[in-house]
Amino acid sequence: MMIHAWDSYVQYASPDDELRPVSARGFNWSTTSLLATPVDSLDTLRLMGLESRYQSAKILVLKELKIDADIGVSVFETNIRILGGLLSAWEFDDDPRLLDLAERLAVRLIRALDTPSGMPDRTINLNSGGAEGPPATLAEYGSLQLELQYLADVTGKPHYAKKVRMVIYEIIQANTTVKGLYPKGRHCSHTHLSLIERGKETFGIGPNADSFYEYLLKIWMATGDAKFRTMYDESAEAINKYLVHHRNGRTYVPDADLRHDTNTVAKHTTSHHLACFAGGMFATGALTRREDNWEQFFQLGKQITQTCWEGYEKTATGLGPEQVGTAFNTDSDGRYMLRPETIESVFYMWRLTREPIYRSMGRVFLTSLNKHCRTDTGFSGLRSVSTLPASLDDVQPSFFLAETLKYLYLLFADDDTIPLEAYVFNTEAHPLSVRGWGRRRGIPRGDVDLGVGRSAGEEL
Ligand code: DMJ
Repeated sequence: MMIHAWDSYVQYASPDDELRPVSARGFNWSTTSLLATPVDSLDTLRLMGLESRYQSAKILVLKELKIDADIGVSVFETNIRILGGLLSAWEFDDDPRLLDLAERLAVRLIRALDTPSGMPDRTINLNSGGAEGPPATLAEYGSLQLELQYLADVTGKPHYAKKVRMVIYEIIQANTTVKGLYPKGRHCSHTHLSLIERGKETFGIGPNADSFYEYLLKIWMATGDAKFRTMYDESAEAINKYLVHHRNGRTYVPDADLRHDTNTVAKHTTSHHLACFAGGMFATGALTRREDNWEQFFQLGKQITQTCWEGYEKTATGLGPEQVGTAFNTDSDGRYMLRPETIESVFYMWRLTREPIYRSMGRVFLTSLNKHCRTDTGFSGLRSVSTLPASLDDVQPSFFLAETLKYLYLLFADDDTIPLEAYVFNTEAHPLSVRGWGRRRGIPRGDVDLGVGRSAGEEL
C-alpha cells in the first residue's frame, strides 16, 4: 500500500504537497510547496525498508524544500509534519544535512513565539516572520514542545525549547474553571494568557485540542519532567469525569460546554474520529505509571479503542466516520479522510496487550482501505462511509503515509521495530527517541522510572 501511495504521488504530484488520487494531479497548501508528502513519508519509507524510494525522497527534500518561502504557513502543521518529519528522518539516518535543515526551519518557525504574551501566532510567514490569521487553538499552541525539546537536546541548544516551555508554564498558571481541562480557544491579553471566557467554554480531546493532552504525556515520557506527568494525570481525571460518555456498553469522548450561568458541563451528542487517539493515550498513560486507579484508565483506553473500531464495523465500507452520534444511531459527519487515530490506538493496544483481536482489526482495516479507497493513482478519502460504491473525495493527505500506513505496518511488525520504551511518536507519527535512547543516548531522563528494560506487552 505504501508503495502504491508513494509511487502515485511521485508520478502524478511531485513536488507538490499532496496528491489528488482521483484526478491524478498535485495540490499545494499554499503558493509554494513545502513538500508535505515527501517529508511526511521519509521515516515510513525507511522503516519499511523501501530504501531507494527513501533515498530519492531525501534528495528531493534536501534539494527542494524552501524553508524561507514567502508564504504564510500553519505553525502547528509545519511543526508536526515538516519539522517532525525531518527530525525523525535524521533519527534513523546519519546524514547531518537533515538535522541542519530541521534546525534552520525551526529557527524560522519559532519566531511565531515572539509575541508580547509569548503565545504563538497561528501562522507565520517563513520568509518575513510576519504573523497572520486568528489566534492559535489549544492543540496548535500547546503541541510544539515535543519536537523543539528534541531539537534542543540533540543540538545541545536549550533555547529552542525555552520559549515553548514558557507556553506550558503560562498554561499552568492561567486560571481554568475545571482543573485539568483547557478550553479549545484562548483569550490573550497583551501580556499573558487567559483561559477564562465569559459565558461558555468548549472542552474536548478532538478537534483543536487533541494533541495538547497527548503531548503532556509524551513530553514526560521523552524527558522525565514530572510537571508534565502531573498535568497529564490531572487532565486524564478531568476528561474521565467530565467528557467520557458511556452508553449502551460503548465509550465516547465528545466535546462538552461549560455553562457559567448554571455551572454545568453539557456534553455534545457526537464524538469525533480525532478523539480516537485517546485509546492509545490512556492505555499508555496507565501502564507507564501503575499507581492508584491505573487499571481503570487502562480499561478506558481499551473501551475507547473498541468503540472507535465498532464505528468502522457498522458501516457499509468498513471505515469509520469523521463523527459518530453518541447514541451510535447516526453519523453526523460520515466522511472518512484516511485518518489514523483508530488504527493508532489499535496498534498501541496490540503492543500493550498482545490480544490477537487487534491484529484482526488491522487485517479488516487493510482490506477495507484496498477495497474502497484505492484508486489507480493512489488512495482517496471517502465522502461517506455508508455509500456504495464508494464516493471518493480525491484527497490523499500526507498523514495517510506518515501515520495511517505506518501504524498499520507497525501493528504487524515485531516489537523491536520502534520499541515503545525508546521512542515517542509525535502527533504526526514521527518517532523521536526519548532521553537515554537513540540520538538522545547520554542525556539523562530525569527523575522517573519509565519501565525501561521491561518487556513490551508487560509495561512500556
Ligand atoms: C494529523 O495531522 C495529526 O494526527 C494531528 O494531530 C491531527 N490530525 C491529523 C490526522 O487526522
